[in-house]
Amino acid sequence: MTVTITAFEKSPDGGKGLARDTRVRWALEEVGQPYEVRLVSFAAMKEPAHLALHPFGQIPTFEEGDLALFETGAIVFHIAEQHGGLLPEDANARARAITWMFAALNTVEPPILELATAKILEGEKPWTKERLPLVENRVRARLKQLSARLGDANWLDGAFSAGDLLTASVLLRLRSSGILDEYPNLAAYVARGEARPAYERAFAAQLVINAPSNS
Ligand code: GTB
Repeated sequence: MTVTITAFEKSPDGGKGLARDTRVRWALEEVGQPYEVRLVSFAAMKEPAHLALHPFGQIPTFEEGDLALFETGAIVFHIAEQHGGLLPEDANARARAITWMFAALNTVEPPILELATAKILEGEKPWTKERLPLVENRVRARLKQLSARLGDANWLDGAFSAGDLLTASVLLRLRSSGILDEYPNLAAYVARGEARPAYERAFAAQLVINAPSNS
């Protein structure tokens, strides 16, 4: 059955792979599932047809037959459940990998999003200069804990899993801030993720659409 995902018609990041369709593409590439992409404009995302797929009018969505999903955590989990390669067979190891999926989205990503909001949406506010260091330090506090747990391991819990895919994806958003480089083992962890052929294919696929020369 054909898998179709949605992505920005033109991502605001100009092809850096930071929009959330990249993590879904990456998961699909890891398991060898071909997919099609339907590009949507910001206006189309708020139209009834897209809202029927995604109640919050966002990307990405995932469609396969009569199944339609939204939320990258749920989509990546579904892909990992349907195909081998992203979750361990052993029940306990599988439960721990799923725990890392939740940790990536519920514990690591929120302060990173807060930083993105503070810079992009609130950058011009008079109080941002004072607030930004507080927000950055909340990111640092989370990264320090994650860095301590990762130590010198390649991945968070044994073999690469959907938990690593989501964790590396959320950390990628930090690169331009310089904060990721303050934690060399996390920077190396993200680089290991980016070096995976599946990530390279996912990145290249979104770049074809979003590269500035394509405007
Ligand atoms: N929790 C949802 C999920 O994980 O699926 C969040 C989905 C989401 O935030 N989607 C964003 C969206 O559709 C795109 S990824 N936004 C449009 C809207 O809400 O109207 C967020 C994103 C956007 C742009 C960049 N960038 O340019 O760097 C990075 C990330």
